[in-house]
Amino acid sequence: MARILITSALPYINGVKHLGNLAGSMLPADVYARFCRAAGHEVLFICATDEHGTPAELAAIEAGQTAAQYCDEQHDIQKRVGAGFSLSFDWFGRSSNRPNRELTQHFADVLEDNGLIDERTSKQVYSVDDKRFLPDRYVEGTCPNCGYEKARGDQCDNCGTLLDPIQLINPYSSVSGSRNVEIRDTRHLYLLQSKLQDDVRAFVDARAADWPNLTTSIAYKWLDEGLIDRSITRDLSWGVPVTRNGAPRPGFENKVFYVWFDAPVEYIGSTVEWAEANSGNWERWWRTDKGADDVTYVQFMGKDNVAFHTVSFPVTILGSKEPWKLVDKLKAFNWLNWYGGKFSTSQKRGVFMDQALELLPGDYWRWYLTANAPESSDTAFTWEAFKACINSDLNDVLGNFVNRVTKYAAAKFDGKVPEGGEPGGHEAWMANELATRLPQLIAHYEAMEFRKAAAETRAIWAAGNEYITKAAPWTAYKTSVDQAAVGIRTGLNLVALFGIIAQPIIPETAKKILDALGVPEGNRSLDLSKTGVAGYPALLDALPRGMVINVPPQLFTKIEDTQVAEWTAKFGGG
Ligand code: B3M
Ligand code: ZN
Repeated sequence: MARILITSALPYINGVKHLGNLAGSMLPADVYARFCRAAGHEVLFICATDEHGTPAELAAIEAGQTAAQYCDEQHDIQKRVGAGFSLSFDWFGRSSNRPNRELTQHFADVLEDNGLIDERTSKQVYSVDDKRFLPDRYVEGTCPNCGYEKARGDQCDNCGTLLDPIQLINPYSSVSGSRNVEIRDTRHLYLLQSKLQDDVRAFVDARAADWPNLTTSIAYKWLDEGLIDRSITRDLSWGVPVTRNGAPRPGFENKVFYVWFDAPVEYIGSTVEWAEANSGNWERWWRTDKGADDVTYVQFMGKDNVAFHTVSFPVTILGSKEPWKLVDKLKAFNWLNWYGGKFSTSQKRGVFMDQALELLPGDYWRWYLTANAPESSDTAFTWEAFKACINSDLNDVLGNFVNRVTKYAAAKFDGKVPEGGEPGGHEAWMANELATRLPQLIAHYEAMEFRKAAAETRAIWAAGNEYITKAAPWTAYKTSVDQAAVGIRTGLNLVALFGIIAQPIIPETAKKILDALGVPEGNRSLDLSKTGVAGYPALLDALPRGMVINVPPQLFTKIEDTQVAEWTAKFGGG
């Protein structure tokens, strides 16, 4: 039994996330957490809302709320929506909570003690009418690169250039629209990342063999370009206050830490929140001097977050010179696109998590998004592919099998696991399929290859269909009840097995199946060593003969063309 710490990139607080965000971090992290638990490991699965920064402040202003009110509401909404998708976080915390505040201030203190933080003066846009500095997105203007007139202070949405707000031509405040702005001096804390270049490279080198290409290529790109010192404070009021050894830092009373400085620290902060609420021990997961040396730490995220996790956050951890747990495996995802293009709220392109749940239950989405995960390249969501995938994989291959076999057992065998007959050639074929396919399935999960895991899951379901076609218990019944009994008994055992292997990806459906069959919690393990010496044939005779079973409720309904037409009109399409 291993101890596995799993974190998903923290969804930003400004509104419910779209399906692409779900597919690229929270969902695969959950699938992996569920697999690891079912395989018998000790798992701690942590997430949280990322609540600081200018987008949160601006969204709150637009909503006519204080940032704190806005974040309270949005956190609850995201938590509820996550539960709707069965995301099994052990804790879903908040980066604005006390533990993160204290930890962030602690890291800043030790980094400064270690000579890795400097106070420097820089130039910043100041709005005379708003009486405030305008960091990042608080200022908009004309892009110096392409001439786009609504470029944001941190980036031009038109040409993608990263900007410093003072580069904007004809800048104006995005809060008041005022053009009465000037460039003023302001003091900020700089994290001297350049001093840790060699340490970060050694950290990446030590893990590169275990990381997918997508992860290492991004990490090395940043390292090869050379780490530059970066400001870790902002002229904002919503965020972690800047302190020095527990007291407000003189000259920084109206400043807070930069959101990307405190957000990754919330992985630890959220674990502290979990520990405080559950009398748990967070240090066992995070301090290598307190037992975390035998933890495997796995992070999940979209590719745009990789640099922050392979370089920036390690700078914080390594620079502290304290025994914190560092990431071991980092699984990064490409983009899930909406047809050929981006998801876009303003252009009504794409489905957001709360809307998706109004259309269909979470398991439908979980299956499609895992089977089509943007693992090795970007992938595109289309209604047509979604419909085809759900109707074939879930309805025809899994749902029909479960339905047919359990209903026949109810009709012809008193709703019991049939007792008569002994296995023959068809059962041997099926056992052989399992003997090759189940270890492959487990291997895909262990390698975090989720598309392949879904494909292998489906292949096992399909093999079961092939088996039942060959065994044809409904035909056999006419000539030999015993022969039919073997087919239905084997079929019922396959139903149980199909439920067991479905647990990581479609947990609600799996539970319906396993509950109906009366498979005890303790017998739902995905640990293959538990199949015992009797091996794969025994898996096909694992349910006690004579045991009463129930027919599960209908598992899925087919998606109709009329629904596709309706959803395309509402959410966009090809
Ligand atoms: N909140 C992701 C984003 O908004 C960001 C992840 C933080 S992980 C510490 O793009
Ligand atoms: Zn531009």
